[in-house]
Amino acid sequence: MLTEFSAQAALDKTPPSVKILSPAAYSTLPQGDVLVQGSANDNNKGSGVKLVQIRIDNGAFSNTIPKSTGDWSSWSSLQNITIIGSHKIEARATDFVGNQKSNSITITIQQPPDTVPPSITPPPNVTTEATGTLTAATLGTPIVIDNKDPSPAVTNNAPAFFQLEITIVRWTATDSAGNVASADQTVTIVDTTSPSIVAPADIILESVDDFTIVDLGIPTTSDLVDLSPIVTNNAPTTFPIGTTQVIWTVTDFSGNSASAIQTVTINESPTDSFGITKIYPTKIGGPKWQMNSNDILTDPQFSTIPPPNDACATPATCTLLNQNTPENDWHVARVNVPVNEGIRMVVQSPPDNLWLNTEMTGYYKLENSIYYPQEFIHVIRSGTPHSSTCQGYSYYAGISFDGDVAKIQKSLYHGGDRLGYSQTSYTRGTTTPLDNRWIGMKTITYNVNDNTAVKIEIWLDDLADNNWRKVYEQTDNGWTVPGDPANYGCINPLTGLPGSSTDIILWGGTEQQFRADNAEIDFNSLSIREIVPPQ
Ligand SMILES: [Ca+2]
Ligand SMILES: [Ca+2]
Ligand SMILES: [Ca+2]
Repeated sequence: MLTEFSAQAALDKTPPSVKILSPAAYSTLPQGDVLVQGSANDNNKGSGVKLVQIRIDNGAFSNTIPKSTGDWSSWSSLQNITIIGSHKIEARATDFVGNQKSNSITITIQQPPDTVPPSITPPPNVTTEATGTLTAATLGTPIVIDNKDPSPAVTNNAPAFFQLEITIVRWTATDSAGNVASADQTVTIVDTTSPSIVAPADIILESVDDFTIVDLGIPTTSDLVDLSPIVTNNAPTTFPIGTTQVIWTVTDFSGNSASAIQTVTINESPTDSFGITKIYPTKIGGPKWQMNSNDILTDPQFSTIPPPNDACATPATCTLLNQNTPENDWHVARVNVPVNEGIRMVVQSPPDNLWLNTEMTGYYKLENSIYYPQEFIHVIRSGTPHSSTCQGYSYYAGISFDGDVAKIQKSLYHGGDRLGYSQTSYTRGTTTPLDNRWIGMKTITYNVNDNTAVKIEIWLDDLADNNWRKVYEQTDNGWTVPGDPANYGCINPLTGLPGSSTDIILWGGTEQQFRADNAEIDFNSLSIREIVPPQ
């Protein structure tokens, strides 16, 4: 048998064939175990395959495992290939007489697939001041580390510009194996910048009233972000005479604000609302009255003694008072009454705001006086003398109907017996007779010498053309009256002490009177207002 075999073997000069079936030639395989499979067989009537070996990269051969003992129609070998790169796998079959044949393939070993995503640390959160409705922000760069990819691709979803809000920017890192990681960065756009404001131009107006409605205009405002910031001001609805600072404030929707000041200056008109020149400026907040030229009869501050009646047939017992039409002035008459009685047109002070330093103005036309000459008289700082003897304090300032005399007198109480009245101070040659012509008369009364004396000025608008001249003035430094007000229990309202015969009426009164005794006159444009006395 052996001989037969040997003879047969001796005849076998053909090497076996061997193939590597797996892995396929030129395939790429992951790092690690590689199962190499193949087949081998010997030639017809050959000695048979004895073994199949393989080696890697010309290293040492190692045996493969046949399909079963002696059956090399398929074989296998598990090889561990860790080195990355191209490798040669060579299979060699040997028959029983020692003929050999090799076959080889080339494969490539690569690293195992990367399934580990990168790690990503976003840049620090960003807070940026708005520069407009859209704001650019510097985001910074995330820290990205990957197990394999030295420079994974990094993207983010940030807009080119940010709105005034909090925006989440998502950063994404993708490694070369397509593994993705993401992290969020907060971008906050804030508006801490105040709007700008330019106040409207300062305003200077002239006013005849205590309070003036002013059109302030509109400030110029802007804000980087808020296209319509809110504008407010602290202006009063009406402006007093003097200087008022209006603070304009603009506030954006982030609550930032800015202010600017507009100065509103209301200068007192040099004329009153009748167009009559003021000699002295009005005291702001002081009492003020001017007749209602349309209907003086319903004026709550105005009254007459005795009460007015527009159809008074016998003006001895009533005061005839009616409007002249179409002249638009007023007619008042009280005649055929005892001496020192006549027209008494009383103007009450406002409550708790007594007549004190006043400029008292009236325009008059003398139509008739049977007790010629009498006077146009202004009664100043009076109380209500017919209700109380002690209310009879007042200054009287008058211009006689014949135009000659301008005079001033003081009363300290109303004794009814000519007691209580000082001597009359007067000047003569004041003007021409007043009959049937319009004149204007002012009496200006004010404390002087640090509130220790009272000055009384009489002014005349001779031709009723609003040209005024001072015709007389006196200062009461303590004029004496006959009798003693203390005898009537009179108390000086200012000091609270018993009245004296030399009291100076330094205090204000509840009423002032436009007066003409035993006369029939036309009048117009009556007014009383507290003044700022000259220093
Ligand atoms: Ca053979
Ligand atoms: Ca990775
Ligand atoms: Ca702003």
